[in-house]
Amino acid sequence: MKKQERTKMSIIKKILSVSAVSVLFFVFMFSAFAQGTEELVLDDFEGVISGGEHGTVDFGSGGGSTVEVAASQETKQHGEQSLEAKFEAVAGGYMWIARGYDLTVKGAGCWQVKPEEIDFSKYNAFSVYVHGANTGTQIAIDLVDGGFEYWRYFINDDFTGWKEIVIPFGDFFARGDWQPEKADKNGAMDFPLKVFQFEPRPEAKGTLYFDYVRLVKKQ
Ligand SMILES: [Ca+2]
Ligand SMILES: [Ca+2]
Repeated sequence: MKKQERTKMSIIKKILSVSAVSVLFFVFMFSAFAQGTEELVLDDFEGVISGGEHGTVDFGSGGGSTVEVAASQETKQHGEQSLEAKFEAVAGGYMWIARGYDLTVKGAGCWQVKPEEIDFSKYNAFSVYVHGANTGTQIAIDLVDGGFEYWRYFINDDFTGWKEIVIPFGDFFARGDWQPEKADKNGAMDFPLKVFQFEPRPEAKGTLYFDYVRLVKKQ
């Protein structure tokens, strides 16, 4: 091979190797993007899970329903523990199990990141792992927006074991049955969201577990 040809070959090899790296880079970037890696952990229910005025969960009930919460180390999806809710929902009763900000129980404001520090434009769905027992229980999942307006979505406990529930923000509806007096009932989901809460609906009795609450970008 002449010297000139060798030089040509080495240039071609260089171009090919640089191209290969670029292609790999773009494939990597594209797959990272396509898989929707945008996600943010809001709550993993690690640490102390307690009730009462100085507790870490804002929960309660009325109309004869009852609910108690605890940390479960046996049944968990992520980390060391999950949020366990033992409940009895009777006809006409109600309950709530909430974590977030500006609630009566200030200690429930213990997300891994504060609402005002979240760029909500990066996400379009709420994700939570629920441990079902196939009881048929209807479970309301609520989000509270920046104007204290309550938004709701229903799921059914029609599965056994852990299941990731992903709910696009747009699938929540403004609650018509109840809103707090201070709510700005404008029918628009105003960011930042400040609270998420769960409510097993009547009539039902059992134990549910919740874990690994995230904001995600659903494709
Ligand atoms: Ca956990
Ligand atoms: Ca609103």
